[in-house]
Amino acid sequence: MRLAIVCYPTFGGSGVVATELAIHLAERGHEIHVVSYEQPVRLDRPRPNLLFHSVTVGEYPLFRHPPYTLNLCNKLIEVVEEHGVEVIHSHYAIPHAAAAWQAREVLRSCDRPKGKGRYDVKLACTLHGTDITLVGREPGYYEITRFAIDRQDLITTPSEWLARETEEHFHVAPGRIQAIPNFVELDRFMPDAHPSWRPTLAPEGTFVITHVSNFRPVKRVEEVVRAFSVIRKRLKAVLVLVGDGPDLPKAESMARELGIRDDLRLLGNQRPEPVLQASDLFLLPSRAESFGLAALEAMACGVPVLGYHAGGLPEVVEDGVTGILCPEGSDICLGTLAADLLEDAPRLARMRLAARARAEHFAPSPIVDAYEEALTGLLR
Ligand code: GMT
Repeated sequence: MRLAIVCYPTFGGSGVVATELAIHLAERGHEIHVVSYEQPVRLDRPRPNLLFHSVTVGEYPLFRHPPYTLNLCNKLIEVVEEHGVEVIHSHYAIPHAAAAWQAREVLRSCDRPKGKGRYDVKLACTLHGTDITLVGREPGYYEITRFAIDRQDLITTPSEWLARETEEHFHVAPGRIQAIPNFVELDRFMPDAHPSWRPTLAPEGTFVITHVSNFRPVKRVEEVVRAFSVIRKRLKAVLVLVGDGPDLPKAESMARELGIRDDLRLLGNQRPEPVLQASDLFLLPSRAESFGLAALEAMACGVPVLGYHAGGLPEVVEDGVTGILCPEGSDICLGTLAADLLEDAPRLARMRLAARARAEHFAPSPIVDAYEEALTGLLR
């Protein structure tokens, strides 16, 4: 199959999933064209059948907001024409699904200029989360997003929960969406009995609590800091924050107010593996996480996850087995549950093993099989 994968190139989960999928499909012999405005961070293993195409945004004094969607659409047309791409797979609906639909309309049209062929490219879109739960529902995006999703030949979501949300809010017929979970590279995200980062992060006898995110409001970083302050009252611990985003300064100022700023380690955007391997607990108290790839990566490193029974997280984290999920809206304190767990060494050790075992259910091979089957199925 000749496949174009359109994605964001950033550290965010949708870009990571898209890039890893591109690599796996290329390893299986498919010809993959990754299209984005920058080379994705995880696209670091060159292969002859895995090409990156950069979308350049046209600057013009008249444009207060350069129309990226048009540049993307144009790039997709070029890539399909030059490489005979058969399927365009968009990751995150906005604006990728709409740009892909526009490109297909152009490529299909009867009145193409002389010398330009007609192509009937298939469209697939993996919805990832806030494209459905937040941004896509804004009036400024809703209609075109709903339309573009409807025009796809294949729609996938990483959780059953997100599939139901999409059906309900975007009026997609039940049964049209295929839930294909995210996967984790188990040989990269794995427990390490002697994590090299541990001494740098915390002195001996100090627990390491971690949160990795893009620090947007949906992540509820204030909950992370509040829970940590409760842990800190009972135990020696540090809170390691990996990633960057609008609410990071809020975390820092809250920690200052609570008198725990010295226990905060802000590491910015970087590969999370060495931090997770050095961690005792992972906090992810999001309001609605469609899947929680960061939680899965933590579990793969043998780190239990604490959060809320919300969104698709319960499809990843087993409450009481691989972590703890508080009922949403309850006044049970996440920090108290975390401190109780840290003080119960045998229970913590059991959860660590169970977390890794659960993560092994999300090994790449069968999940890439599901994508491969669904995408090649479009060509039959
Ligand atoms: O939807 C977002 O906020 C962005 C997206 C991303 O690009 O990081 O995150 C979503 O996609 C990930 C990969 O499928 C999921 O693991 C995250 O749970 C999901 N985020 C939310 O639903 C908040």
